[in-house]
Amino acid sequence: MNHDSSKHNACFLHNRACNEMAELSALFRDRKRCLVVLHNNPDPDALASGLALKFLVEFLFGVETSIAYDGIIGRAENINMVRLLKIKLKRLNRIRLNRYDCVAVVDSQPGAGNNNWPVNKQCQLVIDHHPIRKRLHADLVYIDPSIGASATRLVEWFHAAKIPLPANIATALLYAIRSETQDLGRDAEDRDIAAYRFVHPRASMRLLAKISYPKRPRMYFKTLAWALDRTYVFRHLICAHLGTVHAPEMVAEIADLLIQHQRMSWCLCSGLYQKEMIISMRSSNPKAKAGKIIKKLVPDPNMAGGHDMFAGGKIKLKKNSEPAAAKLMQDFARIMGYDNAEWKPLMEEDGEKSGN
Ligand SMILES: [Mn+2]
Repeated sequence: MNHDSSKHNACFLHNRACNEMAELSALFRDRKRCLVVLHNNPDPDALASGLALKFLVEFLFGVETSIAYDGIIGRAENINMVRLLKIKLKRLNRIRLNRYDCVAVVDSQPGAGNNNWPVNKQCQLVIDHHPIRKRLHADLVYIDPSIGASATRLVEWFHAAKIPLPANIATALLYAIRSETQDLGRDAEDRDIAAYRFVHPRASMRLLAKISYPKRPRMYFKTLAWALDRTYVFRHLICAHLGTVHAPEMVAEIADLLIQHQRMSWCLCSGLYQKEMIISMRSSNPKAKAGKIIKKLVPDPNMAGGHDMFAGGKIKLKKNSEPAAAKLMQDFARIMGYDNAEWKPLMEEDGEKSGN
């Protein structure tokens, strides 16, 4: 991109963000209370986007706003993020929904399967970066799968509205973009980089470090050892079934770790949490369509989705999970073009040359 076109692009984005601020202003006129609904087991992108939206709505439009989620926050980084950045959260299932006259679904979409907002209930605002779902009903929909994080759009709004960006919110947004795009290396584009640069000088590096390098519970190491013992490889595919996990995010965390194997370009990781099998898929190829491929793997494609290099989904379980896990591995191999994959345990793999 040459200098002129990037300048033109920045100008276009700025104008668009200004238009969106005007639309938001109209939406929030005469509203009393706003509820921001995050996806279940919220990740840093959902948490930061929710926190930023709450501040923006309260600061600009004077509408009192609460953030709600379902599931758990189990990952040590995310627990630190909520505590250190003072993110106030409510449980969605304990909320009286009729107290709110404006609802925003953030980093997810109504009916996406990863949030507990009732599908048949109208919501007013949707902010997301996953592929747009059919039959989505909301007054305002801001969905852009080309950006790497929902947080990027929130940053653009802060920039356009020229409002102060408190250090805790800047830190949350920075951590969100960093973790969601793996330091801008995964499904990130120019807008994510620009957003990253905008929040960086306003963020607290001290808190960012505390979030990024947390102390971890013993269970973390136990799950890690257990997972490595149950990791299988076949050609460029790596697969692990974690069994019952103490925190659902552990599945994604292990998937992020396993895809770092130098000979592997696809990873599938699964785990059981409350009668559901949670699945994470990773690819090291920026052009992989993980979000589409994972839909072939689950019985209900509405229960899965994602981006090019990472995706997630779930399967509702009836009884015994072990055959389901074995079948999942074979289905994964088949989708990748191998009908009779011979999986070998990662820990018993030999003859591997290191350093290349
Ligand atoms: Mn996200």
